This record gives sequence, structure tokens and C-alpha cells, in this order.
Amino acid sequence: RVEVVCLGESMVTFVPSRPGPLADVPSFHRAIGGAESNVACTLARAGHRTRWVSRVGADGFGDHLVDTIAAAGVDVGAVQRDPHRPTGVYFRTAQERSTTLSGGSGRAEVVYYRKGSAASALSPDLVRRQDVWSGDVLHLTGITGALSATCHALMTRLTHREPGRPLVSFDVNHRPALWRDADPLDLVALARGCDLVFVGEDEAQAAFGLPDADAVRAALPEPAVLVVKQGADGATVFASEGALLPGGPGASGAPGAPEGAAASQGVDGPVGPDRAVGSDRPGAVGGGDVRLHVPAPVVDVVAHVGAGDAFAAGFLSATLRGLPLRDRMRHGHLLAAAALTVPDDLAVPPGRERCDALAALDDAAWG
Ligand code: KDG
Repeated sequence: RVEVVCLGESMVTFVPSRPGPLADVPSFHRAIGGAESNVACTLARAGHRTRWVSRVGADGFGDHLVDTIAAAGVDVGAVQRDPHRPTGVYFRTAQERSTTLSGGSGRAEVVYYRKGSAASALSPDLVRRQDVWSGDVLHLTGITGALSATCHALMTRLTHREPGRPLVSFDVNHRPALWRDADPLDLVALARGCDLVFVGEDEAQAAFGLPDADAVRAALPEPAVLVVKQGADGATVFASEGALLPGGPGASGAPGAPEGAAASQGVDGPVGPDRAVGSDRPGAVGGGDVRLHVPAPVVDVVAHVGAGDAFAAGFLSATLRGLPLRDRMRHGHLLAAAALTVPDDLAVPPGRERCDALAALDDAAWG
């Protein structure tokens, strides 16, 4: 059984051979990007069974994406090929070096060539329920909502609370270049329908005018677990009482819909007789909220892009293993730290034993 299904667009990425604006960069090296496949690859490398659901062109870049993501150990059987639309591409324009740690919205500038891409044609009709609903967790990001009207409809559909769906994890990932003509508050509406939400404090300030983590929680009370990433200051998690305990949502693989729950039609088809998300899940929602701030390790940052995805992967990995809330946050920070120290989106995450040992260090060692 798949543990985590990640749905979203991936692109071939061109990373500058040396820092600087696009006009001055003489050459690039090819890598891959895509917030959701980054999460799938990192989780797979951390030993979890993952699937990536997307659409790529019937072109060489599509081949490269599918092959590379499959090589990381991700199930790519549900990836569609579009004979009429190309695979998306993006360029990094700079790789700044700094010593701040950020799992937030990312500061490197990017230039996208993705309008009309194969993935932008994704729609509720094209995505089969059996592909997205058969894992324990479905991981989505706000990027998909900005790609096209059909992608937005798909996101609205997938974040609608209803019986039969798995735990839905959502990284807000506000990308100003993509939301230019749309209302970023739409992202808040999508997040409200999810069970586990990640958002950067910087993006919440810039996109929604929410000044701090507490204001974000006040605006987003619905998700059982909300993680607000605060760059070098670490991150704060809010969790409904019970949601953080082993046996609550996300603990020990508990959240998934039963095998065979998914029908073979598109996600717009009738819903199976499965249990609902949220209140009927053991220990899911109690009265109050737990609030926990967890500092991040300081690392020498090479590039921020991909760090937020790695954080989500670390948090999800520890959640699937039923680890306590503090350890989920620390696993997030550790995987983000690895991603921050490489120029590409994806780093090889530290092994599980090493992460467990570092996560177990006392509070003094964690600042
Ligand atoms: O989180 C990293 C992503 O931003 C990067 O891989 C590209 O998916 C991407 C996007 O749409 O910005």
C-alpha cells in the first residue's frame, strides 16, 4: 500500500553554473523541480512508499522527469503523457549564499516556462480517484491551484472534506509569479479543507497580511495540524488536542482510507462508504490547541529552493511513524537543513537512524 500520494506539476530545472541575474549566466546544469515530486522523492529516499500523480509532455523533458523521479523510488505509474502540450521548464536566476535558514517561500528568483504545460491540463476528470485516494496521505500544494482553471477546480475538489478521502496535507507555497492575476486568499480557502497545513510566516505576511504564527492559526483554525515555518527562528506547530498523539491523525499509518475505497472514475465520481476525515478519526479533534515552537539548526545555506518541500517530507515521515509532535518538527528541520546545503531542489536526506539520533538530542543542543 502506498503511504503518501503527491500530486502536482514537475519541471525540468536549469540551475545557473554561477550566481547572477539570468542575462549574465553563461551556462546551466539540468536538474528537476516540482514541489510535490520533491516531497515524494525525499520521502521515498527516507524509506516510504510514495506515488507521484501528474501529467508531462510526450517529450524528452517528460521522459527525464519520469525516469529521475522513478529512480528515486517513487511510483510513477499514474503519470500521464500529453501528446499536445509540453513539459514545463524553469530557470533559477540566482543562487545566493547566506547563513540564514529558511524553509519558507524561497528567496531565489525563478523564471517559469510552464503556461499551457501538460500539467496545467490536469482536471477533476483526468485524475482517477484510485490514484489519489488510495494512500494514507494525499500531499498537495497551492502551486497547483494557480496553474489553470482546471487545476484550480481539481484542487477545490481534492480539498473538499468528505468521507473516503485520506488525510490531506497541503503546503501553501504561494508563488507570486503564478498568482499575479488571482486572489491569493484563494490559498486560504484551499487550506481550510486540509488536515495538515504548512505555511511560511513570510508568505503569510506577504500574501495574506497575517503578521505572525498566531494570526495564521486564527485565520486557519480548521486543519488539525498547522505548521508555520519561521526561517532561521524555526517553526511553530499548532495541533488540535489529540491530533498529535500516536493514534491520532497521521500516526502509525492510521489516517488512510481502507484498501479498495477508491473507485476507478475521476475524482468527481460518487464517493465510497468510507470513514470521514476529522472528527470520526480516533483522537482527532479535542477542545483546545497545542502550540509548540521548535528551533531549527543553523546551516550554511547554498539555496533555499526545495527546503520547504524537504521540511514537509520530514514532518510527514515522522508522522507516518507515529513520532511525537516535537520529533515531527525536528525531522522536518533536519531534512530541510540537508536541502538548504545543496544547489538543486533535492538533497539526499540523512538516514533515519541519524535523524532519530539528532532529533533525540536535548533542547539545549537544539538552541
Ligand atoms: O518548492 C520548490 C519548488 O518551488 C520548485 O521545485 C519549483 O515547483 C516549483 C514551483 O512551482 O515553484
